[in-house]
Amino acid sequence: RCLLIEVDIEADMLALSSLRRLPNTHKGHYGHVLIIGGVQGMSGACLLAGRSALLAGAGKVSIGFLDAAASFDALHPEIMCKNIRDFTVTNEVLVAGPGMGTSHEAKKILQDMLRKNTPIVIDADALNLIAAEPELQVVLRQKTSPVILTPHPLEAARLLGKSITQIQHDRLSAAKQLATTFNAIVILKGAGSIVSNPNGDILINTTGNPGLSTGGTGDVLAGLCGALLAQGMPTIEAAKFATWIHGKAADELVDSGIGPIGLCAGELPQAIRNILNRL
Ligand code: NPW
Ligand code: AMP
Ligand code: MG
Repeated sequence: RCLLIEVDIEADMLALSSLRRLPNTHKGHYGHVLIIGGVQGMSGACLLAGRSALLAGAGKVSIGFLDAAASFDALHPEIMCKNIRDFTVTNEVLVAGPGMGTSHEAKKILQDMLRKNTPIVIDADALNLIAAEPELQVVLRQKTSPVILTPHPLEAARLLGKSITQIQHDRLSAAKQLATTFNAIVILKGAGSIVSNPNGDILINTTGNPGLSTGGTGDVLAGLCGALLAQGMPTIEAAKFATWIHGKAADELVDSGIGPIGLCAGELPQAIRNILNRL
């Protein structure tokens, strides 16, 4: 089955109900997202993912940096920033990969995280590590907790041992192959992002524009996926809504004169928050 992602409030009421804020609740009900990545020079990727998770409604957000970085986020001091080695992971939703690098140390940390029985969004360098390390592929395939992979075409090419041209020539098949090979929900990014599950169901996104063709927008998507999972949305719905809302946020920014030229990834989280509060 191949469908377009058109969010319809009535038809999607059930999935969206997981985002409803009920009166007698507290932050613990809205989940804890832990972003893992950020080597020297790429801390910004984690900040973008963390801010996105925060403004998309996660009850708590932490960043576990691989290298020493600022001890807090001056724009969002709500986010808890530590070295990843100082974290004890319990029931957090993990977002691994933004600015993570592909060192041996990064591989070890990712391997530990993949072995936890928690939901995980795998992006950027975490995907590159999995592509390069058969050991990690085995751990990934064995996971029983929810997994969302968010490759762009080059990351998808690395995962499947193909070229970008081959991926882009048949994006539907590439997305399906990734989902079946890695037993995960996949968002194959790029104009008309494709969401696939291992059963071969395919969704094609209808939102987004080339304003998103700028550094850090993928990191924002990864944080958004984490926040929707943390709030209890089922995995396939979280992948679908995150993809649609991320593109819609960019469309609304362009409509208000912010972009496409010069749209910044850091401007997306507020637009995402606006959309979530209207849905
Ligand atoms: P080309 O140029 O066409 O051959 P990389 P990255 C391709 C972090 N970041 N359609 C394209 O290849 C990330 O989190 C940190 C077709 C492009 O040049 C990662 O950890 C930031 N092709 C790390 O940097 C902000 C497409 O892929 C190449 C495509 C490296 O991630 C930036 C880039 O892929 C960044 O997020 C498309 N739609 N999209 C920070 N502020 O700290 C991509 N490609 O070499 O894996 O590099 O994606 O920048
Ligand atoms: P990344 O390359 O990981 O930073 O991710 C880029 C994000 O921007 C993905 O969500 C892409 O789908 C989106 N994106 C990039 N270029 C376009 C485009 N021309 N049209 C729509 N979405 C795009
Ligand atoms: Mg990226």
